[in-house]
Amino acid sequence: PGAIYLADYRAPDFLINRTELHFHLGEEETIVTSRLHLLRSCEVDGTPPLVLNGQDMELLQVSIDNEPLAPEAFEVNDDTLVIADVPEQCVLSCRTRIRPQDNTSLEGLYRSHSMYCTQCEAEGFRKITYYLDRPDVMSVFTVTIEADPDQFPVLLSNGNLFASTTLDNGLQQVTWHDPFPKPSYLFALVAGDLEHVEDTFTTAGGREVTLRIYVEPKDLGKCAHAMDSLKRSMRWDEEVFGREYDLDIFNVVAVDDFNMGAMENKSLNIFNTSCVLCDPDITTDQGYQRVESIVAHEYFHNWSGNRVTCRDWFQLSLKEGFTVFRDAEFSADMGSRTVKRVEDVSLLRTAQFTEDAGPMAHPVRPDSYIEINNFYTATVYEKGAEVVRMIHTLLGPERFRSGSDLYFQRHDGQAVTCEDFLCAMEDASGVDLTQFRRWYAQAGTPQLRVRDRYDADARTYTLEFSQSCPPTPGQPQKQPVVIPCAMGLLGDAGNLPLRLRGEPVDAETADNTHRVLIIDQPSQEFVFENVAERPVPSLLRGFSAPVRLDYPYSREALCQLMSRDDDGFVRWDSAQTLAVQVISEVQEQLATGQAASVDDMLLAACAQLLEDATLDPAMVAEMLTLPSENYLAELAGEGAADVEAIHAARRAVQQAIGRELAGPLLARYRELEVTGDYAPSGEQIAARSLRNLCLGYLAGADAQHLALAAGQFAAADNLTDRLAALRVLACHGSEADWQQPLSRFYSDWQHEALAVNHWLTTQAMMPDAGVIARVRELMQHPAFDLRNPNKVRSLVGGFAGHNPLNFHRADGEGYRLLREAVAELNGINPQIAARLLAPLTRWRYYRGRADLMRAELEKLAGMEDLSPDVYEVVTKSLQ
Ligand code: B3K
Ligand code: ZN
Repeated sequence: PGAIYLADYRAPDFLINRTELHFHLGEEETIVTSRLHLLRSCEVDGTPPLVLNGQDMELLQVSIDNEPLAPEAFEVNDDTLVIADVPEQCVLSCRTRIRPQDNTSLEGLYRSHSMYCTQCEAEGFRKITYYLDRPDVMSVFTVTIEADPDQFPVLLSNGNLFASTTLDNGLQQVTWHDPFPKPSYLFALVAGDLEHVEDTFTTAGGREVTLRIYVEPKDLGKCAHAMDSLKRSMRWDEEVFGREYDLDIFNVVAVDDFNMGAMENKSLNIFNTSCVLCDPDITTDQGYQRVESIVAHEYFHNWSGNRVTCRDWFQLSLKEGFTVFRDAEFSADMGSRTVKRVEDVSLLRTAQFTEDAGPMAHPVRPDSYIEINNFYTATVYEKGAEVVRMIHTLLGPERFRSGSDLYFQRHDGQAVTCEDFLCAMEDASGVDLTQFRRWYAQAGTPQLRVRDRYDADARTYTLEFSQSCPPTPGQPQKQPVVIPCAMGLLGDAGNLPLRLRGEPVDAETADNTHRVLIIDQPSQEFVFENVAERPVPSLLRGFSAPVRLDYPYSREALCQLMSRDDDGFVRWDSAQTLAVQVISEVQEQLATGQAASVDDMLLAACAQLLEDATLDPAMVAEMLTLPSENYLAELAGEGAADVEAIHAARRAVQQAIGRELAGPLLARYRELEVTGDYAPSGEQIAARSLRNLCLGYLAGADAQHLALAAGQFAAADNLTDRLAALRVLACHGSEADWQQPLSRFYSDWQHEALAVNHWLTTQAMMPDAGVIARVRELMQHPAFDLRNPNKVRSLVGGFAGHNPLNFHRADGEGYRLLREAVAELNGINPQIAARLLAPLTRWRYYRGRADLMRAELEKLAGMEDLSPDVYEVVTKSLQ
């Protein structure tokens, strides 16, 4: 398979003003008939051929203006239909046969249990009918569906229901019409025996919108949280972004077999059941929060994605980065802003920084791809959102809102580029973003090095910044980017007033303890005047830029920031940095044959956090969570990560905390018990998160506390507490501790696929050496199915991504397991196969493992019938 380049982009030769589709859903096959109202673009010279995309289907007939074409008038191959001679304006009609029940790629039209549904982004529509399957071809769709009403009483597509009848042959026929022109990737169809919950929302402009969530009948009782989240999102988008909903109906459908979280199809969002259904017994607290944010994300796409869409797939971050920024702001407003920020930064640092430092590194706006599905990445989504957040920081909230208003107004109904977004932001704000654009074009995580000096006589404090960015594939040299560094200075009595050299004295006004410094040169200096004492710098507040910060903090300084800085993110980050320093010190002690000795300073800081009742327990839980083994491996750098040593050192620190602080941990565990009914409220979630963290420390240090976990498991009335207890038993107990609870969990919840998925993950993450054999056994268990992405992610993804100790076993058995699963999935679901492969691509990091890991990649590279998805990841990783 070859690469596609942004530089080769050409506007389409033809437009499709209107698209009429007719689906006959049969038992054995589906017949799709299209009528495309084509118009040659006025910008083309001559009479170019019409090249339509189409895959995995059988062409039965093609006609132009109702005249069937002779076989010599067109050419069909594996992925196109080419018609040499097409009038300037005409109606092209195709009749095709597809077999959705055999479609295991879950792209295009496919069957999930008893229902039919679609997934078209990015290029799935071409598996439904021949079409100009590219986002810059926008068309008004009218869709007619015909099916057996007993099997498929519910027939849905985008827009408004236009007509519904029973045909003479007994089939039900419905027609949907979507008045908004859209690209094919936003098309959707659903047919099934579904039930729905219904609610309404009245927009600021007075439009009454019917909201429906369609599910299998057994799940009707699990929709309330998603419905609530939807209404909150609709209100929030009006208030914060001035965006109103634009149709009288908004449908959501839950599907069990789905490649990702959800899909923003116009007025017919399709969701993975795991991202919409909620019930205290099948959903964790984190799950409730995830549902809220994904419902919001998909809803927000109605403007950032649908009303204004992408010109081509290189611009994917235009809609994804912006929409992730929007959903993050929404979640921050709904709960704790600091906790949300901490969670997002942790994810960015583990998933995105590793991607940026690996063989698949690419800019937020990539220059080329082989398979676009491989580019729905943490870089495009999460780093893309960070880039939008930096624009927000540089412009300030009012000018950012003006920029967003201008963007939507200027480009409503268009397919545009990241450049158009930046121009709207510049035009509305007057801020020049010329150099800032490098964030879209350069891959790699910039490093921000900071050094300081204090001159007591002159009472000046100087910060020296320098930036650099490591080479990434195809980009050996990098230019300096614009880094907004939010900061303050911490003195003995709190944050110091700030005055930069050159600033007038009366600048010392309202918020004079906080500044955003703009670093846009390779190196730069800032001098603060009238500084009475040597301060501790509080840098990159709120994680104001997606960079690696390098400042030589002493442990004393970190403790001061942790307990006293004004910025919640910096307090958390200082706790992380302190933990990283202590863990690596212990790693050295163990490596040189000494006993682990954990710095008292860390223990004292943890004790202080546990004892301070004025702090938000959710924040305390975040601050007491040790950096993950994967993050520590990432920090070790290429060729230096020793998984066993990292595990042992982290475990020693964890045990020291559990042992030394057993008293306060136990006290907090007891006092944080939630009484009353389960609710996914901020207060309860915070209490459970800290309480369960305490349980983990206690049981990890002393087996006598396993009894607490066993008791909690038996008494829990919600999945969060039940699963936390089960995980503690599975990770810290012996077989006698976990055997019975694990089988109990399965026998109690086997009828709930979403709960069973957590059960699979729990077992995949166990640290004992028997785990690989058990994962293999579970792959044969009736609860497992390679065709269901949720199960694959839970078991195989859980093992390879969250069990570093066993995945990286020295005998290579962990790698072999993953390679075998990927090889099998390659033929079933290439998208999932390629995604699952990510942990193997990090071979450069792991000391003593590179050859084993490469060997598995090479076996995959040698396979016949390698999908483009897996081919791209494998070949780029081996380069
Ligand atoms: N836009 C979809 C993702 C489609 C993934 C295609 N492989 C969901 C989202 O980002 O909202
Ligand atoms: Zn999205």
